Amino acid sequence: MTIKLSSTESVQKFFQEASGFNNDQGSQRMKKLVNRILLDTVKIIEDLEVTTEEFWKAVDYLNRMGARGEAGLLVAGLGLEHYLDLLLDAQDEAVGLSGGTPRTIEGPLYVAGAPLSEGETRMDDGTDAGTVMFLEGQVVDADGKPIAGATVDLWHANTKGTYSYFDTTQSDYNLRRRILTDANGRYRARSIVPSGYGCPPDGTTQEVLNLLGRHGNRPAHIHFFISAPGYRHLTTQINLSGDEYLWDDFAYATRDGLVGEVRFTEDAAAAKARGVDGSRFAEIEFGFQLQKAPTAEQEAIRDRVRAEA
Ligand code: MBD
Ligand code: FE
Repeated sequence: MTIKLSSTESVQKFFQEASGFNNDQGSQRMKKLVNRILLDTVKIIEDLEVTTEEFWKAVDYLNRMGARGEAGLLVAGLGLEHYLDLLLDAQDEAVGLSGGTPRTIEGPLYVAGAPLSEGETRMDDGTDAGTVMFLEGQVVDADGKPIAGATVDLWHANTKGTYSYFDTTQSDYNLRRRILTDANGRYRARSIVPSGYGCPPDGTTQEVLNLLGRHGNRPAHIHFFISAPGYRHLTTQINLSGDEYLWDDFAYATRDGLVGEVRFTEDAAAAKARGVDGSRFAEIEFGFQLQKAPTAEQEAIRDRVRAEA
């Protein structure tokens, strides 16, 4: 027999008390959010007949997830971070903001404060024997005019699919750079072709994915924050063509318009001319189009707690 208590006056009153409604301290916003979360939680318990064993399993899960720092990974894997993009897209559409390179999720692995250079950079520390990748492109406005002095803040994984800082075996800021676009709005980077990311197999995110019958893999990709005075901040990625997970991304970040075509060359003379040992290298050309910022606050990145090395 299913018993429903949550709609009774006494339980409603009880959770109002638990949410601080009976005092005038604290935050009104927090009280409202917590009260809704509590009432929706007990409604789930009642509607789905959640057992006490399941409840305490969930509490234990939260402890273990937090201890591993995997909350950001879980919200990506459950599609909630992608949902926020869908919501922002719909909000933009409702006010007539359109055009430019699509946004897609930041993910949990950004580190602020990467080395800054003008026009071009090398991103890898030379210790990973991956295929050399030459990545370049132009940042333009809505009319296709180059934006000089835009900040291209980019980061990607190594050939094992892991990111510096989180993977402490890599050097500081390996595969993380900021580049200011040149007078033609162009940026150029020499790096190595990244591999796709896979959730830690022993982690709490993969634990949930297994129970959902899902994998925890992302295609090879490169993350970008693009910003410039007068333009809307853009958070996006390019996901690399040819990857088996390109359209089967556990974090749902691949979008139309965000697929980067990788061209591989096998040519010893061409490699030598570009300063590459051996004969094989890869090239990706990818440009970004920014929207004009309707307000100054739209130029800035949205707040989120981020690592800083
Ligand atoms: C990543 O590299 C990533 O980009 C996302 C969204 C989630 C996990 C790892
Ligand atoms: Fe990533």
